[in-house]
Amino acid sequence: MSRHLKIASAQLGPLHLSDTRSSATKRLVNLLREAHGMGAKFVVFPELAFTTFFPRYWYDSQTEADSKFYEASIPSAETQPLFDEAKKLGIGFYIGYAELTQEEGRTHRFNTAILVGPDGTLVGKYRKIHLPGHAEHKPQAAFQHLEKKYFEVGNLGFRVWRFMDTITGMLICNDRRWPEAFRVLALQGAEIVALGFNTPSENLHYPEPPALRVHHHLIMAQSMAFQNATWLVETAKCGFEDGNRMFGHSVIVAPTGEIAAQSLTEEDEVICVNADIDLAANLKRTMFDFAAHRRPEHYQLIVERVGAEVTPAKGP
Ligand code: CDT
Repeated sequence: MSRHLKIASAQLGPLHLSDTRSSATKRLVNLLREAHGMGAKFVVFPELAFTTFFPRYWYDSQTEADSKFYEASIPSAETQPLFDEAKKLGIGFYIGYAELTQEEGRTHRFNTAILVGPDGTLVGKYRKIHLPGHAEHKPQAAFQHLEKKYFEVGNLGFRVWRFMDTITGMLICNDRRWPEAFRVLALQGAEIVALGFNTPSENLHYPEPPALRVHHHLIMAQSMAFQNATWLVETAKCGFEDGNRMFGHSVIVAPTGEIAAQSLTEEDEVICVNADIDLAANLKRTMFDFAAHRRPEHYQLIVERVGAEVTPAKGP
């Protein structure tokens, strides 16, 4: 009998500046119940799921941003109902939030995701490593993308956990554009990768049709899942947040690279798949048998060099 796990992606529509943590949590609980009704045992929520996507706003005062958008403890009194309901229903989940923490005698801020077991225990934590955007104020731009101002680069590495009879890893949003992130998880045996995202429909840096941005999102998801022989669950927060559009297209992709389910709206929406986890295990034994076929002795540049440098070969 092959291992199966019913996995849901619980997409969130817009959260505005005026929305409270309590109202966000209520919507997350409703999505959780809907996923439960579909038979889901593992639910993937978005990146920064309790507030609007605040890196689009410049705040002169970090103290003000801290009080508006960050979680000093998780769960907090306002977010606790989600954790209680998940435990009551016996559902494991992934959720993203802005983490404010005191470590080694100073304050740190991370864009964080956690994996919570069906019994309510904290199984794993990931702090986003690929932070897109900029740190400086761009007053001429239509909106900001200030992840480099509001967060430090994550310090926990790319890891996987034994989770609900699978090997599960976590990534966050922009990580999905970097094959290295997936490969490091796959080298630790990842059978499921969970990822939440907030992706503006417009490119801040140069004009690009919104449909092309979605196209990139989908081809990346399909190729990363296939080339690493893993289930991939990518969940959006989307729609018009105070007039700023982000696309939906939450997806659950099979290790074959096929899209098993995809959201249709830019609102609160649940999609669910009964995932055959052994499909990933089988591909890892055949097409993507890393031990048999990888040639890391020829991959040194991947870790030695950050930016591309033109270095043509000297001879034929
Ligand atoms: N949240 C996040 O990482 N969003 C980025 C936007 C990239 S454009 C600066 C993404 O990769 O979707």
